[in-house]
Amino acid sequence: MEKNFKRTLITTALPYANGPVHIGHLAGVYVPADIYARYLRLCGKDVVMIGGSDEHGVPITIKAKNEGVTPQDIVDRYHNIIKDSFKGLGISFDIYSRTTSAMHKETASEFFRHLYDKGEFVEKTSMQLYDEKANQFLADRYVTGECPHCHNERAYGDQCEACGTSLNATDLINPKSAITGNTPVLKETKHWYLPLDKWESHLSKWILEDHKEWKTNVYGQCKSWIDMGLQPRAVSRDLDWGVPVPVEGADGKVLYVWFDAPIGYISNTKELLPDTWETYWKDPETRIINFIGKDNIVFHCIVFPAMLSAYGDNFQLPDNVPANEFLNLEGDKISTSRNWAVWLHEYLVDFPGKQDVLRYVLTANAPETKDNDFTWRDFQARNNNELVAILGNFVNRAIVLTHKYFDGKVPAAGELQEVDTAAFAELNEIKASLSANLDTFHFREALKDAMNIARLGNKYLQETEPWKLAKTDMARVETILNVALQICANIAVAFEPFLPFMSEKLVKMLGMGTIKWEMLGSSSILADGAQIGAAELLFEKIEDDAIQAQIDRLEKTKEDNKIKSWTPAPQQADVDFDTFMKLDIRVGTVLECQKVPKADKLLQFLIDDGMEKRTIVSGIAKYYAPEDLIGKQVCFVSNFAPRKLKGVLSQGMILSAENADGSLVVCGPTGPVAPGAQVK
Ligand code: B3M
Ligand code: ZN
Repeated sequence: MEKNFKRTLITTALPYANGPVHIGHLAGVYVPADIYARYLRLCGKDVVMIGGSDEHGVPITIKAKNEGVTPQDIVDRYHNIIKDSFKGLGISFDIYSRTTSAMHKETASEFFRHLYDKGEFVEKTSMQLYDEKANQFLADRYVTGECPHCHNERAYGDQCEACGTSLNATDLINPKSAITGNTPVLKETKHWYLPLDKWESHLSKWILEDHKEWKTNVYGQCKSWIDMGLQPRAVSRDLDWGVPVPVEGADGKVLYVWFDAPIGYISNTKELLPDTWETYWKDPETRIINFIGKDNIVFHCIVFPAMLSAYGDNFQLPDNVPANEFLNLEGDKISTSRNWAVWLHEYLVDFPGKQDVLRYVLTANAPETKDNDFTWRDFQARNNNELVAILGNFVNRAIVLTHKYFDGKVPAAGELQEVDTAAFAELNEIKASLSANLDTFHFREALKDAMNIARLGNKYLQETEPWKLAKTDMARVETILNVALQICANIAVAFEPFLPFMSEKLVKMLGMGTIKWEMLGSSSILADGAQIGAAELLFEKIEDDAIQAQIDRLEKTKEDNKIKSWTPAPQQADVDFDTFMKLDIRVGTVLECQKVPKADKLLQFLIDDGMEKRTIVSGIAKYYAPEDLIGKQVCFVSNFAPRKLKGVLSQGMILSAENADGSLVVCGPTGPVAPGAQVK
């Protein structure tokens, strides 16, 4: 259903202020939303882009407790980091606010009260886990215990991270309070529920019939929720961090974070536009687009629309929810707790002035239809082979040649030949595809279209070879460079949504002034004779060492995680003394030790075993210099069947203990012992 829209309200998922944002957030939500907002603004459309931090919820309280600070301290810290880093990347929010603002507390509170007064909630009591020592109900995350499915003993009350099952805290075997370690008891508590079942047919028609054009991943998830049948959802919690439930007898209860967070979109619009915010939410001629990640689909397509419908008062539902899938990092799921991420605020420090490179790579690899992977090698390759070699190279050639032949003045177009008009025809085809892709949220394809303008430019210069004509046909060179410069100007327009820093630089270099989307495709953006600036490089090569430093950092994270999550191996089945004695373990003295040629893991020992000298090969070369072991006493299994390792016959096995990081430490007696002594 095409409607005529007067304005567009773009919302972006509010990131939790319990950590900085990483490339997964950016690729999933903020970069695509920013591309879309910038595109609409260039088209001269009325658009506002709303952002903000989500500052409530249990994880924030847990983090605060662990650090011995208040939840407010935590959200103040991360809100500022997040806000600054978004700004650094050029994410063009019209407002970036937060859910601890006075405006939000008031708005969310009023919203709840309005539904309450209209009788839109169902009150229910249920039994929940309660910590008698801490005198409080335990949010699911505050309970740990054994998973009833896989028997992992460290499952959380909302999810078992070992097998991925979502749980209720009351499902856990042997539950413990994460606050006191106490065994919690069940206690009755009252909460307010939004009866989603009441809105089921309304939502079903709205999504499944009226929005068949939504992305298949979004539509499919909604359909499966609706097909399963919608259930009432609790919208309050027993917690001391959040917006208090604004009714009598609700002491110690706050709005559930997923109830208040989406209202944050409204509060932030109100804060931005105190007088006109209602037209952005209630006028049917406003189009609302929610940019989110796939884990937020149900809240944006089912719960929040049910809340808005229950509120009434003409609140509009979103026109589209172009949710993305997930971005992985070097083949592994991005994880804040495992520090497996590229953090935006760190990127901005490590790669100053390279905001557009990240924006480019995240868009080129956007997880639009399936999960995708970010790798540092791909980041480097895309910068060097695409941004530098295709885009930067074309613009640079056009501007350098203009300075060389025409003192930096745009030469007159003169009479166009077929190759010139063909270039503009192709440019206009690209424009049509680019606009269509942007209109339908296909940002990866749109970026390819934009790159095709640079490819077109390179091909054009390659075909026309103005440098060869400079001696013979200066009139033709004028035309060619005019065309090439017009293509550069088109690039400045086409890339503004994607690479705004580069675009701004190019606009200045070409002296273009204000740019508009309608300029795209034009063969006369730059006036004849206009002076252009000196050629500045738009992109520079990223060298191996910068990339290696990032890869090393991730390797170190992996090692750190291994150590953090290390637990001793489970004990083997019991053995009796006779079985033990079958292993003939002895002490020997190292007489000689050297590396085994062509085997980087192996050391070759000559051991005095009390009777003779024997050779043993051991895989510990990574952890010892051979000379450090000469003269030391080591324990070895003397009756380990001889075997050949890299051509050397090894007569026994030296015992080592394995550390959490996999490194090995050789075992020996703590005092001098006669070589050949048995270990029992
Ligand atoms: N803070 C969840 C998330 O970051 C959440 C989004 C709220 S949008 C209203 O995944
Ligand atoms: Zn499990």
